Amino acid sequence: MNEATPRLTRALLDAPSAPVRIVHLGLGNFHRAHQAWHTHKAPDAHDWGIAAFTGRRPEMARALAPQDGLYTLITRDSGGDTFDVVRSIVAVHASDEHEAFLGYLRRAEVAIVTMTLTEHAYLRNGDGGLDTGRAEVTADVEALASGRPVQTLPGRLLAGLLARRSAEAGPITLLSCDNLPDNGDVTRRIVTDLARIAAPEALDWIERNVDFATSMVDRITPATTDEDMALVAREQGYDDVSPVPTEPFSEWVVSGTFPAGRPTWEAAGVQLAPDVAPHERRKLWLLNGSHSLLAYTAPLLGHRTIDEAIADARCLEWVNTFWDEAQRNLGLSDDLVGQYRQDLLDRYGNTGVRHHLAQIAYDGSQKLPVRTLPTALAERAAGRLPAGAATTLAGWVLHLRGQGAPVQDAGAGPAQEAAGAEDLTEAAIGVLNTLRAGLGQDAELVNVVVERVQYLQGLVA
Ligand code: CS2
Repeated sequence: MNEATPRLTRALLDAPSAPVRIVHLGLGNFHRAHQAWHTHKAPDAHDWGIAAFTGRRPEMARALAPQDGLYTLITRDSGGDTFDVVRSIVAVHASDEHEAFLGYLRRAEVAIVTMTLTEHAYLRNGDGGLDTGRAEVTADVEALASGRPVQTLPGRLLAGLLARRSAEAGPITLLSCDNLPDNGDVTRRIVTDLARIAAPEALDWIERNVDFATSMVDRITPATTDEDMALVAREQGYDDVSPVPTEPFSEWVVSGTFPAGRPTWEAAGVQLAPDVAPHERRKLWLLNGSHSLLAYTAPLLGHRTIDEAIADARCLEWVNTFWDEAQRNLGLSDDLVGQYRQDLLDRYGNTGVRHHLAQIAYDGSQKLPVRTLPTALAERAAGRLPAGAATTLAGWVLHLRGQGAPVQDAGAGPAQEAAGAEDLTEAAIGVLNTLRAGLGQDAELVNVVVERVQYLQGLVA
């Protein structure tokens, strides 16, 4: 930072803080490019401040506290950048500031808790309910009984709801913004499963007072680089230690009753819809599904980012094959999906957004079951062999065997162990079984995956 350049603060911009009415869990770049930006754009933004808590690591709160929650959104397209200071985040906290979280939930004017903690935070078992056998869940049950701070997402949400109930602060919305199908229902299940063990007396209050809202979220948001900071200082004349680069496109489809109110998001590009499911499936299968395909295959060809990968005709062909398979099973009109696919190709080709494949490769064990398997299973049920989805699975086998992007996935242990088998067929069977019990018994699918592994190995740069 240059001593002569002032730091970005509310005093510098003469930007007053809105009162806190939304609490967010998972303060990261995606939240800042998406929900915080849509809220900032709402005509009643002056009434809707966000108090944001980090995920596990406290760094983002430390970076944003001296900036009063302000940061610069850098919107990039291949032609250049535009800059906006987003003002909706008015308080930042580390995840372990549990008392502060409970304090917000006790306030009647706090109307919504939003979440972006990624798939693994929901701690689900194979049936989609809370995995109550996990040590961290048991620890939270004990913490709730003794009034100690909880650690997990379901624990934090339940503790917040119990505090709200005791304070008689009225109804509230919990709004998941994670890439999970029917994320509102997922949240309802993990919270009520925990309440059944840790606070059964509150189940009825939860049922009557909590709106478990569902949403589909979409905006491609890479990590911040040092160049982004230098660019903002140069172009904007202030120091911002945590600007957020993103693409022009943003989509947020929300379904909820919002008993305690909400910003007029519909005037800020948000779609309020009775049913999010069709939007969610289209986005998870086509966008996230092709992202994971590229994340596990394109690094084998020497590519580092989505724009590099999609410019390679081989990657484009794999993506199109996978999209054809997904499209057959989406139940949406070909016109609609065709346009969506074209729009995705334009977004992927945006050379201003350097979206790293290694970042997308994180947490495959949590992501593939919701982005890749639905297409693979639907094609198998129709008696077809999905070469596109199998390419993703083959890329993942190679990734787990140490090729391509490094493995960063707390849930990948069993899959990594299975992938290590010397015999490729055995490796593919084992890996498929970790994604879904019994999937490795589908010998034809295993064969295609093995073929695709061998094909990809032949291309390794
Ligand atoms: C990506 C998503 O990292 C990933 O797994 O697929 O973060 C993707 O960029 C967003 O869902 C786009 O909205």
